[in-house]
Amino acid sequence: MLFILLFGWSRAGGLFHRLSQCAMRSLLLVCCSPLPLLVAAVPRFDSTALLRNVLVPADASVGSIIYRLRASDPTFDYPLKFTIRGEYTTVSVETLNCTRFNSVCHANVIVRKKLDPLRFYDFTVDVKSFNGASASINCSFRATNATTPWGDIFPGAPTLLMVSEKSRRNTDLGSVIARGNPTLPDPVTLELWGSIQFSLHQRLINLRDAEGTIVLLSQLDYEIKTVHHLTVLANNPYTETKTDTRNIAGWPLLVVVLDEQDTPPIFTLAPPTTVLNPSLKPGDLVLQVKAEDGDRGKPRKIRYGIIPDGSPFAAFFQIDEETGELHLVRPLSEIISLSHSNQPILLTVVAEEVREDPEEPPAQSSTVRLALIPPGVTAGSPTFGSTEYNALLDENSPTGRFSNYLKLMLELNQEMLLL
Ligand SMILES: [Ca+2]
Ligand SMILES: [Ca+2]
Repeated sequence: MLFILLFGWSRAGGLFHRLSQCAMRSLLLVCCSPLPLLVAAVPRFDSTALLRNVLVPADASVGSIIYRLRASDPTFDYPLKFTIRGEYTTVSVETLNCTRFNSVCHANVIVRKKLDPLRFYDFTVDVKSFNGASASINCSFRATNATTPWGDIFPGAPTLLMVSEKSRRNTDLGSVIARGNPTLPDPVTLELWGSIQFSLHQRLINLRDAEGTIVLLSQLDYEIKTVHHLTVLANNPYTETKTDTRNIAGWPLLVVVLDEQDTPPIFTLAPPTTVLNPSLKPGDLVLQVKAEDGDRGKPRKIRYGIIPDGSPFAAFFQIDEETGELHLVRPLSEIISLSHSNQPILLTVVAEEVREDPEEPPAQSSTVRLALIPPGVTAGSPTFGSTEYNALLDENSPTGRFSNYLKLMLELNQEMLLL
């Protein structure tokens, strides 16, 4: 009564209008204690989902959800958190996402061990509000010898959906029908869990049963994930009430992503620098590159080539288009005489896909730059890029100016070598 009075007063714009929700709670606790209203200031379990004397078929698989608990808080002290008391190991309790804006919070009870038929299971669940007020409930269920009639709960439901990675947002991937419980007043309601890339649109197909359509929310990528594990949860599902009084049932769904040709080749072997052995002769193997199609579902064959790139050195090498082996084709002495200042030789190698299906998208390619270091040049060591350096120095230049110029040339030369 006092609560109603205070609440009404605050709405009317009186003194309490400026009180925060938190202050109101404190006031309630102070003013109302030890009135029975204080009891209402702790969270309350939903009386329609108390998990007492529930029957659960013993074929409930480990990891499956057997019950949905609900609780609310009369002082709106959300979020609420559910925990199982003690070291209970047969089931666990998982609080679902709950924020301070919720008006009810939920938790799943999940089987963690194989159930023994005809055994009773007893445990306690606590629920605590944001500021620590808590309530508990003694839970019990009995495992029965029954077999879950999945075909009656989810008639004709698919276990596997296949979707191309080309499929666009809002594509319907398939649907699941769930039957409601004839002993309950409410129809079945569906939820989809497992990935934020999918959603579920549901509609009632009669007073009790519902159809849920799985809809793609964002384009899939085979190269990132090939299979998505989803679960359709049915609240208030059909059960054979003599042996099963669970208030939730889950249907697992696998979404298999079909690969499309949308990724170029990727080099898996491409040594960035190779020192040319002075004993190399025409025909000798210099190095090998390897590339694979980035599309792993149905990869295309790869062919290798050297891109001339305007480099005079491209003609000194040959690459086996199938194996990626790079061979020397002209004497090493010609390379040395042609190379300026013993700089590394840069070669661009391409890996191209082979398209064999007229229906498929065009072939893609990737390139890699390889540095070949002629004999006598050590990667990373400074060398002079010219036989002589000239600089003009003003008369009476400060000490150190010329040596700085030389240092700069050496540094520049080193950077060129590393490039
Ligand atoms: Ca490809
Ligand atoms: Ca692909």
